Order: sequence, then structure tokens, then C-alpha cells
Amino acid sequence: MTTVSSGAAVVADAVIPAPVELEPGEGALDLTTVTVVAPDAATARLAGELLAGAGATVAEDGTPVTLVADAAAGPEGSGNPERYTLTVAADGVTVAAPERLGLLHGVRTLRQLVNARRGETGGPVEAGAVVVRDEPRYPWRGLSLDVVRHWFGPADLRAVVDLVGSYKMNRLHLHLSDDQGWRLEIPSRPALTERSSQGAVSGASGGYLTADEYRELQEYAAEREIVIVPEIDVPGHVNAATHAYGELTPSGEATDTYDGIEVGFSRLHLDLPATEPFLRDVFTDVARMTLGPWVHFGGDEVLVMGAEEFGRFVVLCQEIITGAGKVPVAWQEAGGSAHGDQAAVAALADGAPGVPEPAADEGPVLVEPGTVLQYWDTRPDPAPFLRAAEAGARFVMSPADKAYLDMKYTPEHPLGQQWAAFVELRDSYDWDPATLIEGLPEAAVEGVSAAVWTETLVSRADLFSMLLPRLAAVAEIAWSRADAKDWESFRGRVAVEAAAWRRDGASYHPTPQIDW
Ligand code: TNX
Repeated sequence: MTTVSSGAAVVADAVIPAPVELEPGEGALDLTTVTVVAPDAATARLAGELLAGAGATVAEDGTPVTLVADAAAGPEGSGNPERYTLTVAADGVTVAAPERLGLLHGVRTLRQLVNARRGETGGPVEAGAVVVRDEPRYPWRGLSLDVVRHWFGPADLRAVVDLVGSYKMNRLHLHLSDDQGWRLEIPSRPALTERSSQGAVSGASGGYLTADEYRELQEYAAEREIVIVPEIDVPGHVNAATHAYGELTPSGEATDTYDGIEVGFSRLHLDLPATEPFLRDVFTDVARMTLGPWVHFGGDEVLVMGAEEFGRFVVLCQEIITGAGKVPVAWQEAGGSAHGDQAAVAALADGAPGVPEPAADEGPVLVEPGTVLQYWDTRPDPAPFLRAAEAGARFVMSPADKAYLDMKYTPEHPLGQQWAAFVELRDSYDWDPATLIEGLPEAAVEGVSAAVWTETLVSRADLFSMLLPRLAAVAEIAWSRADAKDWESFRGRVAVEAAAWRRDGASYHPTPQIDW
């Protein structure tokens, strides 16, 4: 079997994230023209489109690429719903999987095998003979994207869906409201987008998704087996809401627009008569407009509110969201790392986002069984999270010093922030979701999400240069088994994969950690 060489690394059949089993065979299969057969026409068309992206032409008499439903596919004995087996043999390709999403995973692996041989300048369109048996480690493999601080519209969002899909990630969490803007039409509350959608950081122009655009984006993602998770951030990060509806402030006056990058200063007030109806309207509409099972209610960094009132917001938001038939998701603060006005003021003065240290370790557990907590701040005492897990909370890991892809790679990096850490590629690769929160049972870990905040990112090129190559590292942490992690192998595979980024004109950061 031929190998692909790139820089110092020699890599056969570079696949990211690393599959569970990859058995190379003899020879290679020509895929210049392919004929895709699938259980349904839409899946065949999408598979053809994915392979066309790697240089294949879809035609009637091409090399057969056959997608078949098969419960026996995947690693021996696996019951994982996402499992698949990809077989590249002399007479064609077979992708077998019990469910559609496994079939797409197999096609994505095939696409990478083709990309690996084709390189940047249009080498042969072929795949090496191989059998891949594969399944993910965690069910939640995502990217959290802030579309408020700078606005990224439907075309950018589709490009991001394609990117996350190419690494077999299956959740795109959109941060749709914050101090600077409101990015989703809410039919019962039209002023949110009429008055608060046009701003962004530093006077940049804003925008928003209409209800139709939101549905179309979700359909585009769903076809690719990616679920959009919408976030409306409350009870802090709400200046866009209080700008649109003055009744949400104690004075009754609408707040001014805000285009800075401070956090933690804005808040709702639960004792105002307008507040609960506002939350009910917004979350009921969002739940109704959302195809997937989750709605994220934020809950982060409410630095100017006491723990008791914050707790009542958490309970209310969960009640509204579950009542609307969705599973609540929130940032870790809803899991009980406490608040306090004193510490808040200090944290604000520091300019460092963060949660104040918990006041006591015996506060009430606020989360319902099944609520998903997104862990980001590695500083607080883990005790409240252990109690939340015992009460049935699930955890998605987004440790800021590993998975926040808006952090600068190095002190010299022109884009990004640095409050959590400098996050080089290897930092994004060297961690284990299972051991991140000391004492948390691995069974409570639902998965992993990279996150990218966009205070300093104004264009798709800026965004992609922060995502690539680090998103590939987080994807491997989320998919591949802990014992499959191998930095030298990963480095080599990234170098191979980068040829496809260059060919497609995608921006990436050429970190010196890779021999490009
Ligand atoms: C913290 S982490 C935030 C965001 C900021 C980000 C900047 C979290 C849940 N909230 O509001 O954009 O830091 O890195």
C-alpha cells in the first residue's frame, strides 16, 4: 500500500478523527467517477456531493459506492448507534451502518481517504484498499459559535456546518443573544430583532436569522446529521433584550446599545412583572422553531446578581423549556458554582470573565435530571458539579484553556483573547474529557464542544483561522478513544488534511507545531 508523505511525517490513509480500527489492504481503488447507491435518494445525493468535494465525478457507470443498512456493522459487539464499517475493495466501496448517520460518517471517512491521496494539486482520485470499523466515544461532539459579537450569516453558517460535519461533529450550538445584539427573529417579541439586531462589537454591522432562515439552516444541518442547539442567554448577557424592551429594567427605560466587550454587567430582574412573560414568550417560540431536542438558556457570568435570585431563574428557565418539550442546556453556573456581588465586582474590575468562587459547598442543586451543563471555567471548586451529576445532570466539556478556540495560539497571535490561556494546537489535543472534573463519573460526560467567541473575529477567514487546525484536535478528543490519542500521528494527519484546506481556500493557522 502506498503511503502519503508530507514534510517529516509519513502517513498512510490519514483520517481525522482517528477511527477505532483501520486495516489497510493491498492496492487502491479508482474513484474518478462514482455511482452512489443508498437507501434513499436524498442520502445518495448528499454522499455524491461529499465525494465530489474530494474530486470524484458522480455518474451512472462509475465505481460503485454502496451504502447499506446493516445492524452488524462497526467494531465487534458494538451497540453504538453511530457505528459504521467502510470497506474499500478492488470492486468498489461499501459503507454499512445501522443508521443514516453512520452511513454519512463512513462517507466522510472515505472522502478523507481520497483527499489524503489527492493532495492539493489534484493527484489521483482514489482510495487505498482498507477496512475501517468505527464508532464515536461520546454522543455530543460540537462547536459553540458566538454570532453576536460579530455577525455570521446563513452562508457562513452553512460553511461552518460543513466544516464540523467533516470531522464527524454533530452539534452546532449558536449563541444567538448577548449584550451587543439579538440574532434570531422571535415572532411573539418582534422588537428584539427590530431594535436590537443591527449592532455588534466596535460598531460593526449586525444582522439576524429570520424564522425562515433559521428553519432552512436547521434543515441543511439535519440533512448532514448535525443538530443546531440555539442559545438565548439569560439572566445575564441581556443588554440587547433590555434595549428592545424597557419594561425589563427597574426604571422602565430601555438601556443604550452596547458595542464593547466587557461581560457580566447586564441582567434581568425576576421581580419585575414583565420578566417572566418575556422568558415564557421567548423560550416557547424558540422551542417551537427548533427541530432538535435542546434549547440552551445560557446562565453564564451573571456577576451582578445574588445566588438566590439566579437560582430562581435557573429553575424557571428549565421549567419553561421542559414544558415546551425540549431538554435544557446551560453553562456550568446553572450547576451551582455560586454567585456573589462582592466577588463579581472584583472579577469585573479584573477584566477577566469568570465565575466567582462558590460561597459554600452546600447550595441547593438547581438542575433537573437530564439538563446538560456546559463546563468552561476550570477554576471553581468541582464539588457542586459532582452533586449536579448525582442529581442527573449531563456534562459537555468546553474547558476554556483547551477548547476555547478564540484564545490566541501564542502571545504574538494577532487575533483572539488570552484570559484563559494561550491555546496552541497541542493544548487542544492533550486532554481527556473523562478526567477533567475531578471525581466526576465518566458516565455523566455527554461529550465535548469546542467554542469560539467572536469579539475579535470579523470575517469567515478570521473565524476559520482560529478553528483550523484546532477544531480537528477537539474533534479527535470527542470521537476517538483515549488510548488512540497519539500526537505524532495526529500531527502527520493534520499535515495531510491541510492540502484539502488549501485546495478549498479555507483559512487556517500554520502553527509551527506541524510540518506543513
Ligand atoms: C466568556 S465563557 C464568555 C463569553 C465571552 C468569552 C470570551 C462564557 C460562557 N462566556 O461571554 O465571549 O468569555 O472569551
